[in-house]
Amino acid sequence: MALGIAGASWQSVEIPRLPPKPLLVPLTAGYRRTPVLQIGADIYCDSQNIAHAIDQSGSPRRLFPDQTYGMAMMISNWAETTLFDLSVRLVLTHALGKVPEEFIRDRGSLYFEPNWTEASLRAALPSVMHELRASLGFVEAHLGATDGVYLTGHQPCYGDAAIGYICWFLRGRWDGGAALLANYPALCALEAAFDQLGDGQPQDLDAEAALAIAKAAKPQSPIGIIDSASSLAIGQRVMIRPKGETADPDVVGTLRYCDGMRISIDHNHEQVVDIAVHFPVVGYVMTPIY
Ligand SMILES: N[C@@H](CCC(=O)N[C@@H](CS)C(=O)NCC(=O)O)C(=O)O
Repeated sequence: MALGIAGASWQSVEIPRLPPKPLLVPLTAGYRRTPVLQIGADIYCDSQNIAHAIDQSGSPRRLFPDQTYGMAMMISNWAETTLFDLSVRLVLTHALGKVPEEFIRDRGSLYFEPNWTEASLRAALPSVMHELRASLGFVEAHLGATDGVYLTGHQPCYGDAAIGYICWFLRGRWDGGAALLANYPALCALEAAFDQLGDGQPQDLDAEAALAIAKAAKPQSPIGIIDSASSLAIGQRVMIRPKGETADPDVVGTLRYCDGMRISIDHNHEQVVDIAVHFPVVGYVMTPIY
């Protein structure tokens, strides 16, 4: 959806749903989540960070038009944490017994509290549903008060894509999604607008070809510490991981760049040689390794 707003031409690489992801992690220094964006030997992890990178890459249309950057980042941060967590709980709880246990265990290790059980998920379901409905109600109230289908009216921004993704996820991954969303006509209108907008111009690409592209390229992103209160130095070894108690692997590399929004590390792997991996500041914890 974000690539559709941007009108970007891009190549799509399919990755496995479950680890191991041997053709992905050489590019990401171990980060395993979806999505990631590759531009040559620069790899951007996390949706918000990716949206920022697409916008900076000079795409045909802006992802943050007309000073919408702050609003879009606030809304998308909320969508990608609060709304996504509630939606994942709802979808996975309804999937218990229907999808392989291995899949539930894997996603549980990323999204649920450490001692979760199937019974605790089921017991929490009414409250999860209640909270999700209230939260979708906030979005519905806002969309209903604008004069177009998008958050700011007639022009989409990245915040719309983050909300649209939640609708896509609920509708596509849960057989009760359509009935739930039918209570929110303005959200359904947003979804319909994204169906019209499309996904830019995607082409399929092999994972091996993506690795070869990274190997043939050199990172083009800047090096430096910009406007930061941190005492870190370039070349400092750091560990980066998503916030919270999750089973995500630690990502380790040497600090390449840091500003108020982004932390970048240099990473070397025989399959890709030198690459730079970029993370957002928000939602991630960086720990220096001495
Ligand atoms: N905050 C991250 C969350 C990413 C995330 O949890 N993505 C899910 C898919 S929507 C995922 O990676 N699931 C595990 C996997 O694909 O291995 C982002 O917005 O990019």
